[in-house]
Amino acid sequence: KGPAESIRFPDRTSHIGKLINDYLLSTKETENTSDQTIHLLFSANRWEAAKDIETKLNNGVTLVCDRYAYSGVAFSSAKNVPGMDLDWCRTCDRGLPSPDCIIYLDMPVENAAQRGDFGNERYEKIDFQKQVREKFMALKKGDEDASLVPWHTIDAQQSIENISEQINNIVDNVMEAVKEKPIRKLFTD
Ligand code: FDM
Ligand code: MG
Repeated sequence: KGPAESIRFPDRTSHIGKLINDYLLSTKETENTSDQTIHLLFSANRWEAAKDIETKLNNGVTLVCDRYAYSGVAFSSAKNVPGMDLDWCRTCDRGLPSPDCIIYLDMPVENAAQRGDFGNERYEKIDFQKQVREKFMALKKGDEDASLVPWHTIDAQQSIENISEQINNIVDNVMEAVKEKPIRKLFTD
């Protein structure tokens, strides 16, 4: 099937990524960072990787990415800041290499909150996470209505084995469907 690599956003190792990490940890230096500013930094963190992503895809590498632009749109729009509507949030990511599919690992927010060290970072609050989930559902519906990027929702409360089997099936189909296709650009039709 060829080589595959996993990547993730935010990539906290870059210079911009360190600023994002500080923001998520609510450091003193970031207490005045506006919602617009951090939104654009998350996007810039993807743009600084865009060339690399395209090169890898063009060399036949399959990329599995833990969060991407849709997280940017869902989290920032969930803040309900006047002017930061879905369209505003999408604009700065327009033209990035598009994912070939989105796999949304879904579970009730209350259960997610029991996992790991939930609560340490800025967005790890139950009410906010519920709003974010609503935004993801709306984005998914919008993509389905417009036949854009195909989404798959997986019940993330199942065993790791079940989840990975389902993801494998989805990915096999998507890889077959896109293998000769050019890389699409995100949020352009
Ligand atoms: N997040 C992630 C955003 O708000 N915008 C983005 O563009 C991205 C990629 O950052 F709460 C949020 C989602 C999450 C936080 O992400 C850190 P990880 O996956 O937990 O590191
Ligand atoms: Mg996290």
